[in-house]
Amino acid sequence: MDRELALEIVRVTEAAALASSQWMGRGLKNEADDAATTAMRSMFDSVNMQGTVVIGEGELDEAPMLYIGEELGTGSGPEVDIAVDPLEGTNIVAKGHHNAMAVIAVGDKGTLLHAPDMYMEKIAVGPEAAGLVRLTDPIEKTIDIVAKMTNKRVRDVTVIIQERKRHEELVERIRKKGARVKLFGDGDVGASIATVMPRTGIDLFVGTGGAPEGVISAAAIKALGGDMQARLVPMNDEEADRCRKMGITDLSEVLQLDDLVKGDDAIFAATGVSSGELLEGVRFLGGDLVETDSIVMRAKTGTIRYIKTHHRLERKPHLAMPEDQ
Ligand code: VTB
Repeated sequence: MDRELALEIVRVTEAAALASSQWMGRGLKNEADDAATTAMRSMFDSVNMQGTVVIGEGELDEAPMLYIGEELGTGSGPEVDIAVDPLEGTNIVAKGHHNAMAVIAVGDKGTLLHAPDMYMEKIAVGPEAAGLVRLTDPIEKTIDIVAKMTNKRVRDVTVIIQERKRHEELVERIRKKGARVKLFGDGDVGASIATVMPRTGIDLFVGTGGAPEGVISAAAIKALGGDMQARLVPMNDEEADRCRKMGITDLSEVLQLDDLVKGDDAIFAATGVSSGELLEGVRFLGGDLVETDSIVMRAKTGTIRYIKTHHRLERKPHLAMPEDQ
């Protein structure tokens, strides 16, 4: 993969964040998502690559753009798999909550798992505990391992988990074990990556969320030397069939980080829409000046870039909200 691609991809997440942030707090999640998707799609046209969407907005018959199988880019340059979540946290933006981002993962052709849109059970840790935790271990054992490897007391270990009914028992057990629990409402890409980012104080991510989000997070976790395991959770026969079609015949199979993102290269890019564990959200600074914060990382080199950008919306009218809204 060309390294220039990393910086090109950030322009794409910036465009999606700028467009969707203008829908913040308006109670209209579909409009926020459409704005992000449209902006992301059109920016991809200028990127030098032969990309194929492997995780997108849906199948061809479900999504008008960024559908699975869609080809992106100028048609010259590296052949790559693209996984997109133009707006990770549509509800977040609609309600004006924390933690929404525009995210993309890119891998060499054939390296990103083609995860269907269903639930996935996940565990993620930072580099200290990489290779030592197991999705199938009891949470109490995992917390002990993480405490030992991070040189923390159990009471100082912080576990981040999505606030959902399905996690109530798990949360209870983590509290009983004595670790700290950080609940979040939506957006498990940011939450899981927080385990591998320096200085977040978050040690362990567990819980069941979206499978597409799992693969996208895995690109960042690989880039930063953390570890992740996952297992698809089909809720009915139709979902189980979709897993089999993807080649996963043993539905209880625990997917390793290398199954989610194969090989040693991948790019992850994100731009904050509203502030969260990873990034600050889009700031409207007066006039047409808008500031964004993005992060881009590459697995091959482990380089992380934090990019702060000033945009002039008047010169990017295609990213502005229609005046009559
Ligand atoms: C998950 C999670 C996402 O939505 O898909 C979640 O991975 C949906 O969970 O990050 P529920 O079905 O319980 O609402 C997000 O939080 C945001 O897209």
